[in-house]
Amino acid sequence: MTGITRFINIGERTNVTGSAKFKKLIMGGDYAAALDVARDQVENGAQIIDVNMDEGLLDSAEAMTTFLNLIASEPDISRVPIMIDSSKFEVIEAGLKCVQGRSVVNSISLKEGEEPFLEQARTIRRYGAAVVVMAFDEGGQAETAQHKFDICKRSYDLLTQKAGFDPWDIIFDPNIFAVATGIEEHNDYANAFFEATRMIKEAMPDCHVSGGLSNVSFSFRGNNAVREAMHSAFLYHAIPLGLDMAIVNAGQITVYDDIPEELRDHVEDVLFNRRSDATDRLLAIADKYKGSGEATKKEDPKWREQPVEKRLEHALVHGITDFVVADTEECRQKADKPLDVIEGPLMDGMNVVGDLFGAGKMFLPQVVKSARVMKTAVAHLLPYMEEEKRLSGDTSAKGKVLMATVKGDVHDIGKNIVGVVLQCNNFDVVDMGVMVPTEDILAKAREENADIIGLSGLITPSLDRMVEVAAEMKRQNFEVPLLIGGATTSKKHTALRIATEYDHGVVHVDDASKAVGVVSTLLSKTRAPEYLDGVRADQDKLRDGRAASDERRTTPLADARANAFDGGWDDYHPPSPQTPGLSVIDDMAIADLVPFIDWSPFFWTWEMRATFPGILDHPQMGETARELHGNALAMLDRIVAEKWFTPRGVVALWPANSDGDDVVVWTDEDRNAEAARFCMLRQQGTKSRDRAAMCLADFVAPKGIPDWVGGFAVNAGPEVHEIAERFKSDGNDYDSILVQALGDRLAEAYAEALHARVRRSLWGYAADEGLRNDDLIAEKYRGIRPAPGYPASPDHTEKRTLFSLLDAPRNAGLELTESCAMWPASAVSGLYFAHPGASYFGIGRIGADQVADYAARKGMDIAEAERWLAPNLGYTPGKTDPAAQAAE
Ligand code: B12
Repeated sequence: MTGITRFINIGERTNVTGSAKFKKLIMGGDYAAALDVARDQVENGAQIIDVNMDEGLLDSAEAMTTFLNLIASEPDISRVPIMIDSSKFEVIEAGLKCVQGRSVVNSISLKEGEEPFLEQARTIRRYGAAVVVMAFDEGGQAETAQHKFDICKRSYDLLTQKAGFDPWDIIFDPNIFAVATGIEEHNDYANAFFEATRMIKEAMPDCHVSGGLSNVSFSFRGNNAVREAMHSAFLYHAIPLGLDMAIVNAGQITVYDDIPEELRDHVEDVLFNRRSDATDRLLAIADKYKGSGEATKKEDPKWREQPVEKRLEHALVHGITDFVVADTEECRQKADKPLDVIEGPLMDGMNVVGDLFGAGKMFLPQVVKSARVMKTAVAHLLPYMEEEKRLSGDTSAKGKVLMATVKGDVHDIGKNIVGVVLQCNNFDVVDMGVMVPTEDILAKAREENADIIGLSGLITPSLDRMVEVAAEMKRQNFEVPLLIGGATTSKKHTALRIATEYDHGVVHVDDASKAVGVVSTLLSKTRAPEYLDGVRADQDKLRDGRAASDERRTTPLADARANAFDGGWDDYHPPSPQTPGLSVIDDMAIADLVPFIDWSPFFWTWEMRATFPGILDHPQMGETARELHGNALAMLDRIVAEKWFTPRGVVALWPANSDGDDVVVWTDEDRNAEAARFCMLRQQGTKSRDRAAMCLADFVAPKGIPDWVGGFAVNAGPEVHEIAERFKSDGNDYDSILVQALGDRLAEAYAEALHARVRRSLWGYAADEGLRNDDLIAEKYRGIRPAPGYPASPDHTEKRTLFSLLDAPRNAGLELTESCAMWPASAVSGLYFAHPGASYFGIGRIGADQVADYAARKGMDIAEAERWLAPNLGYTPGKTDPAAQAAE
């Protein structure tokens, strides 16, 4: 159903008050069959199951305990959260004692006043559960939108200010009541719910709204078609207003677009109370639909009536795979050879896609979807083509590009996107994956007779590997052009370091949309020489400009140190952690990470450069962005519900002190023995008088004042890569890239969620911080979590120290490659600093004096330090002697 992908279904069948069958099973003590009811719901898509044992003849607390304990030992049921539903708090408490993992209490309210409400809320909070709050106060259940809102707002203030609840753990139920009952006062009930939902979401955006859906259609018991239509229309209109979840019988909803128009109009008249005779009119037509139970199925859309070539074009442009095999087969039967289908209708369709993409009328996510359609069609033709090729020796591709991420680097997603876009344009792409050694790249290029080699890399150390590949290509007398791409690569580095190693063309490519033009030009015998001459001329200019830009004046290290950030140590007393030492995080479920996702970079991955949520309404990109976001949320739902990933993380808080520009980590609180040292760098750029020359070590107190630092390493799980590979080998590049992009987002969300936990409880210096997600993304909190490799600590080798202190391989399943990339790839690691003045900054260019000092502190030779710090050097290695400068 349109727009409900983010929506959470709460299964309602394990409720003795609502299901006669379940009640009979529980009353008869048949818990095994009762468990099947729960299992069926999960299998049918319930993402939470509501359990209610409120029956007068039952010991409800005991029944709740028995049933929840049984569920706990059924992993296929307990993978979804339990909603403990009772009007008696002792039954709720009995339930809370049994559930493992996150649960939701349904419900509490202000019915008995504030004191009991708060007492119950605090108990629930102690168990770490979320809570459903009914719009019910001392005066009764709220019926109007304003009254519903007022009760929810009052409850919110109490819960957040007096019971320690985070807003996202609060779910409001503003009462869905039956409409079309024949009683006039009830006619506005659905409207009131819609309006209350809107008001709640506007005032308290991080809270959730839920409701019991089947109530709304109570008057039409026995007429499933009308009930389904009412449920679907209700959800269709309530979800965009902010309804996040509802207790539903999944068998009682239909696809909104499938509701016959007449029925839909009459239902909506009732829901919106659009006319005074709405109930009568719905009653009048209700019988016509009775008994069908299933709405009329959607007819084939108009585009299916077009000629087959046009249908293929439509399918390619709109990314529809449903009929592509049949349509391709129809074309194949008409064509002389299977290849003609590719070169004819399929390529014509892809040309339309290419033109629209080139004109900015289609966006990358749509193009990748088109590629999926194309691949499905080609996969169908492949067996016929192989037969054809065997007979004729023909080949259809325009040229072959071999792509690889260099040794030591795990970056995949950018390379994959480029690969897909090239394939869409009929280039043959051989993708060797990640962490590929130089010799393997070159051996494969020979074996495949590649026309172009493309290298990708995410982190600085990969730049050296690229230089190595270029030099080796020269040594082995290659003549094909070399393409360079990936986050840390640049035109300048390519000109200065890589192009000088190889003579047959080294081209830096910014992004996927430029790749097609560059590759086509390089493969054209007429255009390539002129193009490469132009590239070489540009690279010469960059090299000429090098002296000016590389030889930067840097402040002498001693002066920079004299201008260090002042931690105000006389007045500031660093907080001690609540949970010092190492904690392996074993309770961070994927669902817990979802609220922490920062969506903007997700869109950047797809070359859609605008910020979320504004991008959803962007005049050009909005429609694609909404569709992409919808697909991402739908996949995220599956990732959560089907537990695709196993995120892992470890965190530690150590006694520490600064020692110059180092941070010393002590073995224990006696602070006599060093466990390790993090070596930091200091800014040496020119500063205005009042700005300090920053260094992360300045955020930690010097010896003599007890202080602490933290370290962490998290990842979304090895499955991200495995699942992406599976999608890719099925020809589904769209989902392959989508799952990788979501894996990366979840890794980053994990880092954010863990940082919040550290601030609020493990370290605990901001126990009552209650920030909303957008504030977290905007980093409006105290403390920072800089990552080795990021601008404040550009040396990736610091991860070795961090990984060994955390024992990250054992405690988080993370390994470091020789270039200090982390595997599994969707991973983040870093340090925590709690000082209120701690902030992010970039080290910028550093002088030879600091490099010599740093190398000595790290026990590295200067040349090695220069390699790891290459992008930050303010001098040309070899030209300036760091040791001599340090001695000056
Ligand atoms: C998203 C992101 C992440 C994600 C995922 C990264 C990923 N899988 O791509 C996560 C959160 C996991 C992550 C982690 C880390 N990251 Co990060 N990350 C980024 C960020 C913000 C965007 C990168 C991205 O995904 N872009 C979108 C993709 C599609 O673009 P792309 O990779 O550049 O590819 C495009 C082009 O480059 C080109 N292209 C790519 N390859 C090729 C190949 C060829 C042949 C061609 C023609 C073109 C081409 O086409 C692609 C499509 O348009 C960048 C900052 C930035 N603005 O670039 C930092 C950045 C890359 N990360 C950085 C760092 C340091 C890290 C960590 C080491 C931090 C840490 N200690 O935890 C880890 C390392 C992870 C690991 N496994 O080792 C640094 C690297 C700097 C450096 N000096 O090395 C950056 C630059 C941030 C910064 N400003 O310092 N990161």
